[in-house]
Amino acid sequence: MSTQKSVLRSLAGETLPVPPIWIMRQAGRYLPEYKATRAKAGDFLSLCYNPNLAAEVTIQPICRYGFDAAILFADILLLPQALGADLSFVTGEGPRLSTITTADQLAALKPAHGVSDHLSPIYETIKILSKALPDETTLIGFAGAPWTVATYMIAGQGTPDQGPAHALKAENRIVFDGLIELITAGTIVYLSAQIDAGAEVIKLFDSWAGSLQGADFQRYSIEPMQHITAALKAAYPHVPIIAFPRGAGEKYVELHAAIGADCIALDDGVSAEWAAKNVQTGGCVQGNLASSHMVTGGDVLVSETRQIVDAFSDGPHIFNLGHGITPDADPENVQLMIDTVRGG
Ligand code: 1CP
Repeated sequence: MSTQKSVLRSLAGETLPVPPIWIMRQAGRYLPEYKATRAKAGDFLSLCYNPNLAAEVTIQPICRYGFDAAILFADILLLPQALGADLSFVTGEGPRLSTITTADQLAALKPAHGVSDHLSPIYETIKILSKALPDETTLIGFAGAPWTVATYMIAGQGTPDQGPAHALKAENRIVFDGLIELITAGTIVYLSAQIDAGAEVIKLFDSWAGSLQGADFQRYSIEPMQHITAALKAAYPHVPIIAFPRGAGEKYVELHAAIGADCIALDDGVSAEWAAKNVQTGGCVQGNLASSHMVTGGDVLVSETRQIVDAFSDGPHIFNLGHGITPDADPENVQLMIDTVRGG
């Protein structure tokens, strides 16, 4: 029965003796088998849109490590592409998109209900995974939260301070709000179809939430995620939602209720002891070992891992990193972390 899956049990609020574990970017360039499949696909986007190969790389870390959850292999920037933005990935540099900064450019994008034509290979990947994953493994679908997706659509690339998005917000609130609304509506269509295809849990990545201050954090990080969560819960009340407002700091407090999410994912900018007292009281938390330990390893990895497991041991917890694992990580350090969490 699916309710026996450890990740779903934690998300339902159960405190388990050993927390379930998966890591962000678990299918990625630190794994030689990922690099081999990616080379077969040609480039990153071809890998995302090839259901058989995307399913293959999703499963690779499950086979190697036995993680308790698999996260769909795709990217948060496929939605902008489905809305009509040009997208490419420059090796070693990251994504490049056509920019949206004017009312005409916003109006030229496709309507939200049209995104699924473009994204149907992603739903195909999920269908393959639903059949292929081990019975105990939970399949997580995902999307970027509207603010984070908007920062890429406005700047046309990743930015250290999300300056272009903050500038558009200050200079043309009508276009900025229109873009947030379009992304929000498109994300609801996209995630609903992921659930229809077999995603058991949904995660919203607000990777740049930390650059929103004061009322902006409420309006552009919390409210769009709350809107998406409410729409999904109305149609799929049984599907748990994990929200990751990265960099929220002290604003992590009371976010379960504010967003309506089943789980709040924590980055490593907050201590596990603080988060146990101030965030886990609201429900399940996920996190939050610094991903640098996957590069450096050793006794410090073991002690930090134990400290996080101990700090969260009185409530529902899913063990994860505070952000994605990096390409320079040592796959053996991942095994050491898993063995430590599982009591080895
Ligand atoms: O060359 C490669 O192989 C590309 C590296 C890579 C990978 C493995 C990118 C480019 N995306 C992905 C996969 C990916 N991205 C997943 C798959 C599932 C997994 O976790 O295993 C997920 C969930 C994402 C989500 C994602 N993409 C986020 C949110 C999470 C986060 O890391 O903060 C963001 C911000 C992106 C954009 C993106 N995609 C890729 C890069 C290098 C970036 C960051 C660009 C930048 O800001 O400079």
